[in-house]
Amino acid sequence: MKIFNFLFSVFIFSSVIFHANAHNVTHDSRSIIIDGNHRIILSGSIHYPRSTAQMWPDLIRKAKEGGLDAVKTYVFWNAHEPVRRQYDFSGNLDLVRFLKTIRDEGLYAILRIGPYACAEWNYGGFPMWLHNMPGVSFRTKNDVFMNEMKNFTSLIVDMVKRERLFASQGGHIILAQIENEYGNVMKPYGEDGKSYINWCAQMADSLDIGVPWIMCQQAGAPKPMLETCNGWYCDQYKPKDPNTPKMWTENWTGWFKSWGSADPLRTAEDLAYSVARFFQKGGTLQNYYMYHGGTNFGRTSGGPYMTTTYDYNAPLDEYGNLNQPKWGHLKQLHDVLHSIEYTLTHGDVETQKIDNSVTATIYQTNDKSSCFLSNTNTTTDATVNFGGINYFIPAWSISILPDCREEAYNTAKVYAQTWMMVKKSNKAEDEPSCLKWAWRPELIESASVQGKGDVSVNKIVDQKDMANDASDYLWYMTSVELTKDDLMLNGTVTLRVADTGHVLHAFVNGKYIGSQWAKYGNHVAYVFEKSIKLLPGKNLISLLSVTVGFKNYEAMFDLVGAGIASPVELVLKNAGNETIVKDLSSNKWAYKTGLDGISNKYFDPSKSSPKWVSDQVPINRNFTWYKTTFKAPLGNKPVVVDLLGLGKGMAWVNGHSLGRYWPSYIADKQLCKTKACDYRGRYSDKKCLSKCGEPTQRWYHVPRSFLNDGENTLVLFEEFGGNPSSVQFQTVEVGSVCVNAYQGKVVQLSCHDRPISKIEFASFGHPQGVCGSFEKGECESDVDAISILEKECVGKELCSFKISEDKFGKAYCDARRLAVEAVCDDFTF
Ligand SMILES: *[C@@H]1O[C@H](CO)[C@@H](O)[C@H](O)[C@H]1NC(C)=O
Ligand SMILES: *[C@@H]1O[C@H](CO)[C@@H](O)[C@H](O)[C@H]1NC(C)=O
Ligand SMILES: *[C@@H]1O[C@H](CO)[C@@H](O)[C@H](O)[C@H]1NC(C)=O
Ligand SMILES: *[C@@H]1O[C@H](CO)[C@@H](O)[C@H](O)[C@H]1NC(C)=O
Ligand SMILES: *[C@@H]1O[C@H](CO)[C@@H](O)[C@H](O)[C@H]1NC(C)=O
Ligand SMILES: *[C@@H]1O[C@H](CO)[C@@H](O)[C@H](O)[C@H]1NC(C)=O
Ligand SMILES: CC(=O)N[C@H]1CO[C@H](CO)[C@@H](O)[C@@H]1O
Repeated sequence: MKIFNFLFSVFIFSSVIFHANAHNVTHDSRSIIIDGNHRIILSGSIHYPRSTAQMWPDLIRKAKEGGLDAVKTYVFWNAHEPVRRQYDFSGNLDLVRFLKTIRDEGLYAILRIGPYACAEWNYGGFPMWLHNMPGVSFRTKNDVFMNEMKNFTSLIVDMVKRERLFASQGGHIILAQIENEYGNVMKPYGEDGKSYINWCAQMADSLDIGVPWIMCQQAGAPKPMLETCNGWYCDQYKPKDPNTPKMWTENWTGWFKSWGSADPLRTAEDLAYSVARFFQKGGTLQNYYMYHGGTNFGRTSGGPYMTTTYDYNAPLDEYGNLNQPKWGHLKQLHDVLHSIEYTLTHGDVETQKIDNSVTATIYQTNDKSSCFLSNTNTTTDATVNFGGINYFIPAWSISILPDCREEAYNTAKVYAQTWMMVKKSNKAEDEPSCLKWAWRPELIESASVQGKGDVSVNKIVDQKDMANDASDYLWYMTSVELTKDDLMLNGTVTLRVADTGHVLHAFVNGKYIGSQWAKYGNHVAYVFEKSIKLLPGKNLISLLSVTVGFKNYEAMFDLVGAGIASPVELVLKNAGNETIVKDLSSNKWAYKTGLDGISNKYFDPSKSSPKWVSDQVPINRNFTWYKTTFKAPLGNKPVVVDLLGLGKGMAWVNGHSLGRYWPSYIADKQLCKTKACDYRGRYSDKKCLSKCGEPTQRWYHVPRSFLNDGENTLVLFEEFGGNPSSVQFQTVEVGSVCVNAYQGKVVQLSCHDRPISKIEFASFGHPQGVCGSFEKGECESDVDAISILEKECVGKELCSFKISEDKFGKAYCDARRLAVEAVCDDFTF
């Protein structure tokens, strides 16, 4: 009896604690409901391995300050379980620390376990060992796959539960996701695909996390999963189940880059338009993909051919700086949307056509109404009368009137300032202006001259199967024996190699004969052909295949080939006649994974290695290691290393990989067709591109936490041949700030933490151009706006003022704007 009482009281006690802290997350057709309150949820994706644990608090604070309610992340299976049942949750893979940082900054979290991530991440997040398990078939009704998926998903759920991070446990995780965009690719998987997605739903549900699960791009998701939309716009989206709220899990804030592609820009005006339009049309949960994109450190970038930068043109740039005006323009939108949360989630909705292009949407509760006025015309501005008041609604814009009278926000009227970021050399005091280099060759002879491998097989094996993703590099080696009177000693012999599209370097008898790779980010298989000279006796053919990130998207992407494909042939060409003399595909092939210097960690400064040479540092020599030491740039601004002059390879600072570099890969000139970027009209990844004809990626992020106060070491492995003499460390900071805004509002100019030193341009009326190249227009006020603003702003870290005729004089035209460019002071810290 006593024992019973004791147990009973423990039970009561613990269940009381549980309920006191637990949050009740449910939904109805309108929105997610947290503790009985219908919520508008503004969320942003930040992927923890794409920054460092030291950067997380600042990124999340800026997300909160930017008006977000939640941060969302994928979980990256191949990073956490690189070898089956061996886990890594250290450093920037510390998922629990990341989630707790979100909680401690006061935001909700949305956990996309997947575990398929896509995300331009290597192999979409799948571990290569999974591909190499006998009998496995990915993302379909397959026991091997489902067991492993369940094992990893349960591991993550258990880990999060142990820390009591689900809202149902008093934590801050309000939603979780299983699978990812499967609806886009489901068809080719047939009936098994349907069984699989049903199994995913049951499996997830059985984990009993106490908060709803979502499935994105999964129309009619199996219950109780909630379906959501991904895209550049989701205003037309309607969930199949009328009891599911309209939720948008990926609103692409920009786009990713692959080697050979140009810099994306999704304008602040268009991004704000897509969000406002989604809420106008009944949306209640929206997530920016990405809010901070970050960096693909190490070999984590997907592919093939995704760049190391994953900046994404997101509201926070790769280094964690505000991407202005995008960040500020969205913050103002978030504040307005939050202010009308109640009417948006409870009001009756009515739509009125005002004129040919403007539509009003009115959300009406008993005591309050809020309105949206949208102009979806892509070319024509409108001035409309609504409720007795005139409103100017530029083309492709939406005004939000929280009380249906006062315009609190218009998506095309940007009041947030623009920041022009610059890169500066802020050298430590006694740092020489040029880095001093030492070098050593990569020892490729053992493979290219001796043909020594680790494994031999009588066929050509896919690189995924052979190298198990342990390295980018895999040697394929075979030999051909010729007698003195062999036909091939006479004519011109050509070596012909079928390749799946990444990089190939070919050697015959230890002599380099040529290289090839697919151009401009296309995953295009190619055939390498080169005439070679064979000798009597044994001839060694060594092919070094180099992958640049494994495929991460499309149906059955996991099966897309990598490395050398069949056939590999020797072809005799004689007077226009071609004979395949030898198909080497079923020869005995020796395989060797990785390179000597990588296996022996030449990049790790803690390993003493006597063989570095400091004289006669070669340039344009391929398969070459370079090493230098440097002091960290002064101050606390983000650091980058400029690798212009180098070819392709990988860079390390103090043993931390910065990722693959390839500054010799020039962005295709054809991609930037139009010069001016018009925010109006639907965005796509082909629009508003810039930096064509320039290196795809010249600067590489060196997080401050990789650096010491004393001496730091940079090591480069140069695969193609390059010149390190102009390599430089720089900081990224605000160079100048601009405002280009309509009359009537208070605006701010601020160089962050430095004073404004000069007003470069200021004009009120119809100024033309963009920040950095403003020009006076045709109806400018003759008041000297520059001197007014010099008095008001120069020497200050921040100045704010109202754009009005009282201040800037009369300009005899409609829709007057003030454009200002202010220069930030040049001191360094
Ligand atoms: C959770 O909220 C829903 C509706 O918002 C309500 O029906 C349900 O009773 C609540 N559950 C608990 C445990 O409070
Ligand atoms: C995962 O599988 C291993 C066996 O390989 C097992 O010991 C472990 O308990 C499983 N983990 C989970 C969370 O199911
Ligand atoms: C935009 O408005 C103009 C003028 O009213 C009209 O001619 C044009 O068809 C409209 N375009 C669209 C895309 O609605
Ligand atoms: C090679 O070519 C030479 C001259 O064209 C000829 O005399 C010789 O017989 C050829 N040898 C073989 C092996 O075909
Ligand atoms: C090319 O091959 C054809 C067919 O085998 C043969 O008739 C012809 O003589 C050859 N030409 C030469 C130049 O060897
Ligand atoms: C590699 O170096 C060799 C010898 O210096 C040179 O002939 C070849 O063009 C280089 N290959 C590449 C891919 O740069
Ligand atoms: C919903 C949506 O817009 N899906 C798109 C996702 O992105 C791919 C690639 O750009 C498109 O093909 C889909 O239509």
